[in-house]
Amino acid sequence: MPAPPGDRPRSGSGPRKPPPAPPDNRRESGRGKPPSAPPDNRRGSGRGKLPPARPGDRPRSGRRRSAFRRVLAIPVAVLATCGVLAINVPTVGATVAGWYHEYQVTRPAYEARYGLWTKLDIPVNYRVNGIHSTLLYNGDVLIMAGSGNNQAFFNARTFKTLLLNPVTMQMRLIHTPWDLFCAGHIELPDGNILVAGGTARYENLKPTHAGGAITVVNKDAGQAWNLPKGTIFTAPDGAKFASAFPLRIPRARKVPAAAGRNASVLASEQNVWVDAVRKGRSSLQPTVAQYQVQGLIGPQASKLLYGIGTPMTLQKQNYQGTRDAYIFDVRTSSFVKVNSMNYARWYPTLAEMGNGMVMAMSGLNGQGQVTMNSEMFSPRKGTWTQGPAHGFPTYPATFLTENGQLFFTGSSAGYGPSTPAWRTPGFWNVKTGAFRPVPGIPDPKNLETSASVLLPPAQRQTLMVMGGGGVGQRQTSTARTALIDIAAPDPHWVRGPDLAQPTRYPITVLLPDDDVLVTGGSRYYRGMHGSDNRDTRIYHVATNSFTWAANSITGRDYHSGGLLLPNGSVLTLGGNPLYGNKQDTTPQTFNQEIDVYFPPYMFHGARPRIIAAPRVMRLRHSYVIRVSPAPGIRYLRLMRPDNPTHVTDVNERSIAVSFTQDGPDSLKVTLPPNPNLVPPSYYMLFAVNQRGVPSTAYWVRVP
Ligand SMILES: [Cu+2]
Repeated sequence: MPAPPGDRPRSGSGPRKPPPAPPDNRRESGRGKPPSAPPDNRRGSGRGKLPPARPGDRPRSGRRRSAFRRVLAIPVAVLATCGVLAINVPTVGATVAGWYHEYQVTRPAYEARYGLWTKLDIPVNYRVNGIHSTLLYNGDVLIMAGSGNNQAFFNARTFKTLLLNPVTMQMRLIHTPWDLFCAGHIELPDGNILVAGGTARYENLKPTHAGGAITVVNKDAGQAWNLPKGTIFTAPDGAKFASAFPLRIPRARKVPAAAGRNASVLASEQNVWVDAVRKGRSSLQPTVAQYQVQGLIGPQASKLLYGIGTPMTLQKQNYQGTRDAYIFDVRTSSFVKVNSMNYARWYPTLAEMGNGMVMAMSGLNGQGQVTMNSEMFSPRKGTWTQGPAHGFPTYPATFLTENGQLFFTGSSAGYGPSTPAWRTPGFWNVKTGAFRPVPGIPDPKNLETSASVLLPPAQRQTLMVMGGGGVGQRQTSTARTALIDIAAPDPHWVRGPDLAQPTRYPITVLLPDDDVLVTGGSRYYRGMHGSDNRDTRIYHVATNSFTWAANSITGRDYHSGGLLLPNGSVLTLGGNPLYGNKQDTTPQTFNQEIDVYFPPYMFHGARPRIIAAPRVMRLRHSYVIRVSPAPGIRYLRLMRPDNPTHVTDVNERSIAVSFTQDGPDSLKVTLPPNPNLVPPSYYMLFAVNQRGVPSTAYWVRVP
């Protein structure tokens, strides 16, 4: 059973209670600098020059909190989370409102400056590996793990998904019919979630059986073939190989005669992975060769259907992707199968275009190779159509530009050749396939596992890249940030303020006040050498600078993410270090804890409220919305629900909505005209006042 909201402990209680800091040291404890220090002069780096306080603690520790505050803290966190909900539950609302008042008059200045981290209480049975997550338009967070980077789960077909409401703390496990681990996912215009690809096979570092890819060729225009898993392919030397997956090969296509050309048959081809039936080196095949398909009848059959095999080796075998695609239906809380992709994908990026189509790019295919083929999903028709080919590393950060192209920032996660042709940022025209490189980003060799965001508001058309490291498991990483105005006539990269330390996998979340929360990550590949950091900073677009926020409670690296919640807080989850200790000697433990961060603006007094607005708003149309108090509103933002995985969330955006005063408590708002700026989706509408305090979100659908 889910815990009732009031039972949720704050950080500082429970198993991860930090050791108490010396009483007089509260504000300086941990790695945060004293409040008065200049922004870039933080004391203590965690590497031997710390003040007396404990490294890594949250700036606030439990001991100084009085019993009074302890009691108050719980309902306050709940109220802050509940927002509107409390109004719908009169008895709870009245009680909590009382406490909230008490809290407001006793709150320390600390939260107002640095914000506050809390930990959600997730019962053991509901803990999942937070690798993929997405905020639904009903306020739930869908947390998808699949096999969760655990081969035993994969072998047992134990695939996990958790549906969590971080306000009510209601939660339920969702039946997951395939291994969506390392798929791509995106919110469709109707609010349902498309999840495409996933894991067909785990990597095999030391195979016992030779293996490789076979292209099965069908020259028969009269017959398609269904070859079940385990179909035997025989090499010229008699060695036998079994297919790892079922395969359907369409019939060949007849090409009619035309002027100067005879009629011909265009063979169809499909690739499949095969493993040697016999163990060891005796099955190795050093060259490309033709394979016979076992079980064909008739002398001509082997000329019409055969395999062309790559060399069969005992080398490391990569993860292999699946073609499966499902839609998570928000109303029924279940996965529904849709048409499979044309290409298997593991680590693909899904990006929404201005017309609501979804572009799927990159990913490892069914043979563990990075695919250059893209394809486009039509939410209306449920079909996939071939797109242009371009070589991107896996999980490429490709952002929709206002003119309908995709801009690749160079951020990626996982796999792909390290050649500049695959890694250089640039504009990709998805209609023509033309790629226009925009080189010059500082530190171009450290882009893998960096984070990219479209800075708020989207109208600025400015992208920011933060941190990252060398390709693969290289020890290098960077604190560099870089910005680019992609609407400029001649876009060029500009260096931004550095992060506190070199960081892979930083979690970045756009906030409604046009700031960006940046938290966590690790210096080395997957947190090696105990390098997770809990740095939390807020990037201010207006001043192009970072300020410190309270250190996070939990270190998070690979397979982590963060989402803005409708009440303005931020949920963080995941973390998949390679090792469980600093010495890199004990095996990994996946971090299944979920934290919620309350940014400083939640402690800056009364929040504006959006009282009423249309639930559907169209581009270039105007609407009257009721806001209290309307005269104090500085700006309105439409924010697309976050959908992070593997440091990648290319659909995250915050769009400015222009408005004029229309009476004492109403505003006349006008949506921008460009669908490439506001792709069809559910959005959270926030009203932000002069002090930078946002309302809670009002859900709006832009068709
Ligand atoms: Cu992964």
